[in-house]
Amino acid sequence: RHKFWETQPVGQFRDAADLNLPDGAIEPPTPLSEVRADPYPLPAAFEWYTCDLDDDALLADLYALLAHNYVEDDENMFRFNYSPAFLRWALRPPSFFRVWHIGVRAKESKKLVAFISGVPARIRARDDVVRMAEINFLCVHKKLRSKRLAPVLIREVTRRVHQENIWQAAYTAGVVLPTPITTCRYWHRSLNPKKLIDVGFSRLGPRMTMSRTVRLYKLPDAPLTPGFRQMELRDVAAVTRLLRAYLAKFVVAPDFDELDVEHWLLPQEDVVDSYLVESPETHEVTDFCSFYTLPSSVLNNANYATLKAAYSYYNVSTKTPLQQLMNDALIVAKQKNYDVFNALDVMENESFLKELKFGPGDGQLHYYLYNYRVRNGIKPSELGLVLL
Ligand code: NHW
Ligand code: EN5
Repeated sequence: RHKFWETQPVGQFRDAADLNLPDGAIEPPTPLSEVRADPYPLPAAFEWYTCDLDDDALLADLYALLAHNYVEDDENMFRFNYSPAFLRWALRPPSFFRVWHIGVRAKESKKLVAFISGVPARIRARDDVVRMAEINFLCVHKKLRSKRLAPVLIREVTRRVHQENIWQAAYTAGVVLPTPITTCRYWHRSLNPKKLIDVGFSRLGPRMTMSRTVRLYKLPDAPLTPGFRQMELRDVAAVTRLLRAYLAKFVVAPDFDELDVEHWLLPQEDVVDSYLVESPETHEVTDFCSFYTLPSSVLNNANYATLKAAYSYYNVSTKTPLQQLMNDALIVAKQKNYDVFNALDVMENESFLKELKFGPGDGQLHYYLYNYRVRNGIKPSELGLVLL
């Protein structure tokens, strides 16, 4: 049934019930000298193209490939529209490898027709901190679908990851593959209900009018928690301490150091937003919340072209109740003109979703590890990892 995935070191559906298989690597590393030295062959009309994200023209091509061909919802009403600045941020974390930004071009026209990427990360599973690649932005142009190009892209990124002596990877997908470590649900909090209903993202509830709906989702004009402010460069050490202590509670989570926090959490306009609570008395940083910006194109709507969505990222509460902290996150997102605030049921998010009027979406997100078994899988609440 899975001609490609059956050949890969991932949990196979047939082994799911076998409780004797140990946690950890499914197959051992091979000597670097045995890693295939040359790229996998592509159909004759295409060539590999290592992408340079410093190059504005390449970035514009990558942006366009994804804007027209990347992930859509199940009814093809919306398509993710990652911005160029977001792509640069997502693909160039500390110690990134340029050769993991892998394009496929048509030889003749030089048009970019497919892409896959990896970035390095340290991810902890139980007490094992593992160097991994986070794989994302796998995309094949709509006109080239179902020709088995995706397995070639996946094998090629795997080869280039192996060349850096890295043997594990983490990735998410909306489709079921062998075998998720956990399956999360998307939840959505309307900030601009009228627009969401107009574009078909949400519906007027039964026995609800538009004005009652608008009132239901109303939020205060400014955050309520004293000491709530934007994160700054001087906060990196304090935020790293908070986040490391918090992520230690989860079974699978990234192992962030200060360089990672500076990259992934320092605010960048329309890319990532981070706020913290600095105690007005002690000036101690006690709480932290963040979200990233991922608009979606609205397909086939006469009134609107894009939906501005915030996605909950990493949040830590030690003094301010998590629900109050996230309410302030909703308030600043509303101030900044986002239409919707999305969150997964990971970490402790279940504790605020219903109370803050998030509703369950129709999409799921499956989390995977490559060449790493986590026996029986984990619950979404045991997962401390958010991929972009
Ligand atoms: S998930 C988003 C993926 N992208 C999209 O959905 C965009 C729209 N769709 C497309 O562009 C986030 C195409 O439909 C794609 C498939 C390219 C998805 N992951 O070429 P064929 C990520 O980027 C398998 C993995 O004919 P296609 C994470 C499928 O099961 N595999 O299909 C990416 C089948 O294999 P099977 C996927 O529709 C993680 C084969 O591809 C998949 O023209 C990648 C069919 O290929 C998906 N999302 O192109 C894995 N979708 O065995 C990383 C389909 O079932 C692994 N397939 O026959 C780790 C690597 C690094 C390891 C390092 C140690
Ligand atoms: C890798 N980084 O399906 C990502 N989104 O629920 C790749 N639904 O937006 C994998 N269908 O439920 C991504 N509105 C997998 C997700 C792909 C995109 C996707 C879902 C997530 C989504 C919306 C729109 C549905 C449109 C029709 C949805 C309901 C919102 C409503 C608001 C009010 C309270 C109840 C819920």
